Amino acid sequence: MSENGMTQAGAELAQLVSLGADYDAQLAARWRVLPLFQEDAPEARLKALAPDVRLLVTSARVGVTPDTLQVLPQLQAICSWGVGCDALPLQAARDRRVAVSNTPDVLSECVADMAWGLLLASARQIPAGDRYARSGGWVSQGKFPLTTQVWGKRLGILGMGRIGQAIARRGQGFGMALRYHNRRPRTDLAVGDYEPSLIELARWADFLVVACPGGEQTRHLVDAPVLQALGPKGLLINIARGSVVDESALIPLLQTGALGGAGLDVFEREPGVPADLAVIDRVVLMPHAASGTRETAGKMSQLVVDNLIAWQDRQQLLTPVA
Ligand code: 8YV
Repeated sequence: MSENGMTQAGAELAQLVSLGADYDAQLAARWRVLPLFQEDAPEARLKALAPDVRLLVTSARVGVTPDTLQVLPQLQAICSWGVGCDALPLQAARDRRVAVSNTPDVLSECVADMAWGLLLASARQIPAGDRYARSGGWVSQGKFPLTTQVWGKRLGILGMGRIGQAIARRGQGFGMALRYHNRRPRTDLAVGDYEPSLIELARWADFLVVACPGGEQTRHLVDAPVLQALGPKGLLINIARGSVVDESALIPLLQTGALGGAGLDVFEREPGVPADLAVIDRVVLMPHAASGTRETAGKMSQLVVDNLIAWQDRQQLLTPVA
């Protein structure tokens, strides 16, 4: 039972996730809220209380199952915290005329910062150097081994959406040559050359950054041939979705040195990192936290609230998923 006593029938807005206390309070001030994230069996609870629920709040990670959609006859809008839509039932929502929003733009710069953090950290071996300095290796074994230059190298980006563009902008500051692969050339942007073949992009690039959407269409797009083309001196950075990279190909190539290294924020089975990956020194790992700054998380939460208000006031979402 939730504290505000709103688990009774009649709730208009169900929350599968909390947006943070300040933002949850904004919701509670406007709607009769069902805070399902406080429940032990949220799906069952939702089913029992579904008749009046018009609005559903979720996140890119938690998503919404098609089954959940089926038990909400009055559902009008799903507002999701996060930009990724791979866990949202977009087709079922379209069929049911349920509107869906995500939180694009507000997170792009922080996600791009993390891509660059991982790129610099893995090229210059910052975590390994940190371990070396802390553990006394510097004193007992001497100078740290040489690492890979970043400035002036070749940056390949897979996915030239808003996040890809933010990553590309940072590349200019590092004097890098830029090429990208995308579903279609971005003739509307001045962002380096379009490369129609992902393998050719990987062959050309020193650093390949994955910044495309997840989901079935991009599943294992970065496979063994692409990783082999990136090669022993190449580094793979992934801040998109674990599903885009075939981890069963990635791990042996890293183990044998056929791929130079990787900086990974996302994994095929989250939460958690494959044990074989966690023991490789030339890999820098983050627990899916690219957008995870206080500033950006707050902006994402406020955008979810603002989408709900826009829907309530004029049946229009501010950032609808296309
Ligand atoms: C989120 C993300 O932190 O926006 C996305 O799609 O992957 C991250 O920014 C997280 O997945 C939201 O649940």
